[in-house]
Amino acid sequence: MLRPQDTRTRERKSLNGLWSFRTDPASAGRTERWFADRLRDSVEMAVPASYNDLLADESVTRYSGDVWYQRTVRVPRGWDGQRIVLHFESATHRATVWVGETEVVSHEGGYTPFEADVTGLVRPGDEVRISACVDNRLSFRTIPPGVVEDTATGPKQRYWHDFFNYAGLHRTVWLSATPTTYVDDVTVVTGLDGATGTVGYTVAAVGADGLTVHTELTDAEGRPAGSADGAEGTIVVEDVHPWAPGDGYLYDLEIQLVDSSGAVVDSYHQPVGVRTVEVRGTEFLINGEPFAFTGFGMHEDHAGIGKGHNDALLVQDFGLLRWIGANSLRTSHYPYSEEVLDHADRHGIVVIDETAAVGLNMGLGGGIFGSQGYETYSADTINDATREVHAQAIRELVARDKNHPSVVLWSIANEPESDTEGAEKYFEPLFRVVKEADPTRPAGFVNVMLAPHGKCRVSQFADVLMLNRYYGWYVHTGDLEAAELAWDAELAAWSGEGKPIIVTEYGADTVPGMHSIGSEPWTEEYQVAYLDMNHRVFDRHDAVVGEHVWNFADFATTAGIMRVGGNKKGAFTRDRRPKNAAFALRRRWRSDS
Ligand code: GCB
Repeated sequence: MLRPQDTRTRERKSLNGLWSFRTDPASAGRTERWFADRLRDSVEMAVPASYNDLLADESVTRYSGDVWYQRTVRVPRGWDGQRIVLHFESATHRATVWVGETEVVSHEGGYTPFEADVTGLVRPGDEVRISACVDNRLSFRTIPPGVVEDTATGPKQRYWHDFFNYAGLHRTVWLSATPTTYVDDVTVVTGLDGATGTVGYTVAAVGADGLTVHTELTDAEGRPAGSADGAEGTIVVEDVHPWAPGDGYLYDLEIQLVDSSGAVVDSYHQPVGVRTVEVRGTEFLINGEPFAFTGFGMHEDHAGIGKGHNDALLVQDFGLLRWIGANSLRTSHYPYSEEVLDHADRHGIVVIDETAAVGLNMGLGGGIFGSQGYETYSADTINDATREVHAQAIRELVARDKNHPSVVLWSIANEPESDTEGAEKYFEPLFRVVKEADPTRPAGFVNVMLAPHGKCRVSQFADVLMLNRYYGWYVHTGDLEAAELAWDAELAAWSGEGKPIIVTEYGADTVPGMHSIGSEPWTEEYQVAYLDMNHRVFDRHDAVVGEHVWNFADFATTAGIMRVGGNKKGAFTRDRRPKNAAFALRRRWRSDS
């Protein structure tokens, strides 16, 4: 599946804006065929956005179940004879879509795209009604998992991850047109040998018998940089300008389907960054150079729109990343919108790309201890069927993001239970899945502090060790001396594995404006002292090649006694004002500060 584009042979029309919206707590909409007519008793809802915080209605904020979105669209009259596709960049966490009265597609998983060929159901020039039933419920067969419990006050959604279960249509919905003979997919793999780059590609096309695949590479200044023919090929680029951290140099690869008269039947443009990624011993190499990750685990999270994508806020977040000297980010804890990855490509920000497999750990609740009562891996909880859903989530992530040069490492899960036999059995096949899907990038998962060195049974499968540790916060709270000692000892042990270590989370909740002259947790001073302690420890271990502070900004969570208006571990507040820690990080990460 390729993302809709405007090219010389393709067109797209955004369906963003105000849709009709209504909740469906009894899940009556399917049997009552709400798609068959104008959605009654509806209100207006913005797309893209999470619906939760927009209606000043507590029952919608905390809603669990089906909701319906509907709008009409006039199909451009120039699209006669074209293949017409309805494309959702995401629907959280699952959706079924109708065009008119016909069901066209269902999709499981809240953060990856899906689409349907609707050519036979629409007439260029006419209006058509689009309805989507979106369900935000999480179960033991979803990624992320959750459970809807029957309680005395009705069914309640419970989950084991520490961010609010925002839902809805978070990203753009497109109606698009391609020729009926079309480029269906492209995979690009790049190489570097001194000043020479290679752009290897594989193109899949539909209905292209008798047509030739022709590719044209153009540099960022618009100069021709090479070309090739065939569904598979390699373009050699002399004096290549590589993509590198801080230098988001992109070539454009135009993929053409050409007929015997030389006419271009279809054209698709794929941005290409020529770079290599490799793990060698404890080093993480980009273009053969050791790379040290600085940056954050982030969230797609803003007041009002929740997890909805917004270009202005994207630009603001990347501006702050640049200001603070971050060279990288992790898409904790789900695939981010494709605009984020495009932006990272263009600006040379390195990305650890994560699936939505978070909370596969019944020993954790709301990010930290509590919420027991279930066994993580068992016939009734996380089981083989869950693993199939997880495998599909990995495949969809790789399929969507494989061509982004910014993506250098796959994270197939965050903080799963990883110290049991069940964990080992669950994860071994998933590492095969990610390697099969992408043999070119390293892969790993993010290890939780409950599975320290010597106990973790899943790290053996990972190319890179990603560790989340809260010494001085959840353990040795307020005692940074003891924290330093313990953290140092654990890192020394992990260093012996001979793999690169990225500390993917370390952080302390901090109430902006709270101060103290002592080392009092929750104050701005404590956050700075806590980060300083961590940095002293990292600097003593050569195998540590990355530090990602938790979190870039404060974010919304589910209600809990550990959370005051959400998680406050941000270097920035939720509205992106810097805490003292932001200035401290800037001093460490920017040589010019
Ligand atoms: C973690 C989780 C993250 C939480 C964080 C915390 O280990 O990966 O999702 O938000 O801890 O602040 O407790």
